[in-house]
This record gives sequence, C-alpha cells and structure tokens, in this order.
Amino acid sequence: MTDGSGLPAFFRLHGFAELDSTNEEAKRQAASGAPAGTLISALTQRAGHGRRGRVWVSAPGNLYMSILLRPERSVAASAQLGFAAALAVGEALLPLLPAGAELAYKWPNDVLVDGRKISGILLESQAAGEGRIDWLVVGIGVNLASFPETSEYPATSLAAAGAAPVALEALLEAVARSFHFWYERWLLHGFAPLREAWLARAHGLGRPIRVRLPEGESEGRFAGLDKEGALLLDIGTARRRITAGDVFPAAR
Ligand code: BT5
Repeated sequence: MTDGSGLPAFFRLHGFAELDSTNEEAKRQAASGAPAGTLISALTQRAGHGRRGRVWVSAPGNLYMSILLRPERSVAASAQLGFAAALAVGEALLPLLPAGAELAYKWPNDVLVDGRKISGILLESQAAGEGRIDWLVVGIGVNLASFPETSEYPATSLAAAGAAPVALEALLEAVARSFHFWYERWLLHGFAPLREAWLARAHGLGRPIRVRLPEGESEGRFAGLDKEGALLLDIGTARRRITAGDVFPAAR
C-alpha cells in the first residue's frame, strides 16, 4: 500500500495484504508493547468485526485500518474518540462526494452518505486499573468499491454514491491526518469541540428514533448528545441518557 510518507509523524504504518482483522492485529501489537500511533492496515480481512461480534464485510477494494492509542485518560472518556474517528472519515470523504450528496454522522460512530452506512468504527480497549486505559484501538472501515446488499441498516460505497475515484492510500492518509487533528484537540480541549462538529451533521437530530438496547427497544425524540457523548432520548416528558445501542428510524 503506502510507504506512510504522507502521514503525520505520530503514525507508524504496518500495511498487510490480508489479516484476520486490523483490530486484532493492533491488539496483538498493543499486548507486545507497541507505541501509540501504531497504524495497521489490510487490503482485506478474513474476520472483520463490528460491535457485539457482528460481522464487518471486508472485501478487497475497501479501507480497513486500526489506530493504537495510549491516552492518559479514563476508559469512559476514551470512548469519545469514536466521534473523532467519525469526524475524520467525514472530513476525508466530503471533498470526494458529488454536489448534493449528504454526509451525516449516526450515533454512536457510523458515517452515512445519503442515509446509507459507508463507514463503521469499532473501539476496543483494555483498562490498566483505576479506570485508566492501557490501550485503545480505533478500527475504521470505509467502503470505497463495494458494500453488502443485505445489511440490516442500508449500506453504500463511495463508488455507488458517485464519488470521485480515490486511491486507498490517499484515503488512509486523509483519515489518519484528520483523526490526528481531532485527537490533539480532544487531548487539549476535551470532548466539547468534537461534540459541536459532530452535532452539526448529526443524522436524525430532533426527530423520532428507535434505539435498540440490550433490554429491548425504546422510542423517542433524538434530543442531542450530553457533554460525555451519550445519546439523549426524550420520551414524553422524560429524558433518557443512552451510552450504548443501535439507532433506527422510528417505526411510526
Ligand atoms: C461497526 O459495527 O459498524 C464497526 C465496524 C468496524 C469495522 C472496522 S474495519 C477495520 C477494523 N477491523 C475490524 O475487524 N473492525 C474494524 P456495528 O455498528 O456493530 O455494525 C455492524 C453491522 O454493519 C453488521 O451487522 C452489518 O449489518 C453491517 N455491515 C457489515 N459490513 C458492512 C459494510 N462493509 N458496510 C456497511 N455495513 C456493513
């Protein structure tokens, strides 16, 4: 793939033709002491995964990358870096999209083009004790060439959205550069600037949504994000704070 020369000095790129999963490789490297900024990419994944063990379809031609970080922050605060990754993907994709295409962020960490999922982000971490983090892996998949036709939430790719062609390495570098920008802002200023940028393109804000939770489904109005990144769901006069779940349009 790329020699990494277009990347900020923070990153050390390890490019693979094929892996089980770039997140798994990043976790293996984390366990053997790899530093923050280790960046793993693969042309295809045999066992790409999403949240809760779901499959991430990983055909050749799409982007699969994982960034290893060791922020001196809590596990809970570090989850906010999923928003940094979504913003990075969004900023990398925007200049490629045709006029009139709509790019939006879907809580917690998806990126949508014209209402369809073009990118998924998976955060995995290990605590070091006292709520601190040992390592955090930010895994990012972006569909350039292909997408699954039968996913539960409709999907798309850059090609299907009519975007300008882009080389994998150019997109990897653009995502990494933008992620690094948002990571530094987060280290310096906390979640507030990420929250503001994310909300400016939030999918379904102010509208009725359905959230699937481990204990069942909840419907309400998507009222925004709290200052930690939790989704705020207004159900009648009550406001519920949701930290994990899957968002769909409301049934009614
Ligand atoms: C995600 O999970 O969206 C996070 C996906 C993270 C993938 C990256 S690729 C690099 C790194 N290495 C990995 O092994 N993972 C990361 P979740 O929100 O759970 O969504 C998963 C669901 O998205 C699946 O159940 C499908 O319905 C759908 N899906 C699967 N493959 C897709 C694709 N290529 N494009 C769009 N949707 C897909």
